[in-house]
Amino acid sequence: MSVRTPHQEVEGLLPSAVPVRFVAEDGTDAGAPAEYAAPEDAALVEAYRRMVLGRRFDRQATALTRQGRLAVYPSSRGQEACQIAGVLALRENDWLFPTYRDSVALVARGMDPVEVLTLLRGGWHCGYDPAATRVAPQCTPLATQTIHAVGMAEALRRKGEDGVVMAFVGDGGTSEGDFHEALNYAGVLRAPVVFFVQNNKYAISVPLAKQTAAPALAYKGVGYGVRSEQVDGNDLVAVLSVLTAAVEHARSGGGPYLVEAHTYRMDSHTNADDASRYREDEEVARWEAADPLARLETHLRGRGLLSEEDVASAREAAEEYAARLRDRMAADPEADPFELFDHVFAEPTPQLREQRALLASEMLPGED
Ligand SMILES: Cc1ncc(C[n+]2csc(CCOP(=O)(O)OP(=O)(O)O)c2C)c(N)n1
Repeated sequence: MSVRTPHQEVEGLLPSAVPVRFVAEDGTDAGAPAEYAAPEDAALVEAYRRMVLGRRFDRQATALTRQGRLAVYPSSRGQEACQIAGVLALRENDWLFPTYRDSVALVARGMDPVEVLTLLRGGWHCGYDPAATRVAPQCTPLATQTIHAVGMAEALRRKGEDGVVMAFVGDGGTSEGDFHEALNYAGVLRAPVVFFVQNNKYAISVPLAKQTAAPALAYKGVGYGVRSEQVDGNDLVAVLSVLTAAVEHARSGGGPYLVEAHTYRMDSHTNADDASRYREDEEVARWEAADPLARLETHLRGRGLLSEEDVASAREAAEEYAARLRDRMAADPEADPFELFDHVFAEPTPQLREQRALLASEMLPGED
């Protein structure tokens, strides 16, 4: 009798040898890969509109840091194909676990941009209701969200819901112990979770080559029994196709998935960083030529799916959206400094009570 060893099952878990691609950098057809279905034309046009909006939102958020309206902003420019495809691959009852980098994904999911920017504006809470939106707070401690995502996915499964959880994580995040624990736990539980790595080549100033010796980050799933894939992260069509397949695999009980998207962070890590200190201009220019938005636009125009008027109307809608955002962010938020002491402990500690009283004596003299 022949015994089936785990080694014989490796093949079904392995990513493609080269990243999956549908559209070449110049917008022409790259020859659809046989294993993946092309997304519907209407979904691509909708993705284009959301990319135009997302990029304009990103530019506005960066401007708001210069105007002192936002404390910090980690830009998504260059990563819109990833973030918008990630959102479009999910249904409303699916959960998203984003990082600080993924504001464009949240906006693309239809969330209020002012709520999305609350944390980066210096608020003490995430600005939106995670339970109502099914979007976890944007996570700053690297890769911790991947563990929470597995827990949520397992909870949905145990409750008999057919929801899927997608956890976004950066290339740097894949070096964290939490990422590996999450993959291991997801593999064992066969939890309906998709780990989506946006490999933008840098973790602040640390380049990928100093981050890992793995042939591709997608291979990190195989050792945990997690089916894996790698995709051209600047090709919206490819990312949407692969993530849709990964989500449906997880939804239908097939277990977790790891997808690595090869992309690039076009701007500095945040407005507080200067990427020209550790990146060559030539490298940035090379990726500028692979811009995901220009690629999708050329592709859709070439296929007759997008007219001059469609492009103009998408841009106009984005301008209006940005102007509204700027106006709403111009008003100072109402902040009650005493809320700082709420929600820390069920019963405030003596130290917190003391600090609260001190603040009160300074802010409201004569009232205590
Ligand atoms: C546990 C932890 N360690 C260190 C940091 C500091 N830190 C913030 S962002 C960052 C780089 C993360 O890079 P990557 O995961 O590739 O995501 P990207 O910012 O490129 O989207 C680091 C080291 C942190 N936030 N959390």
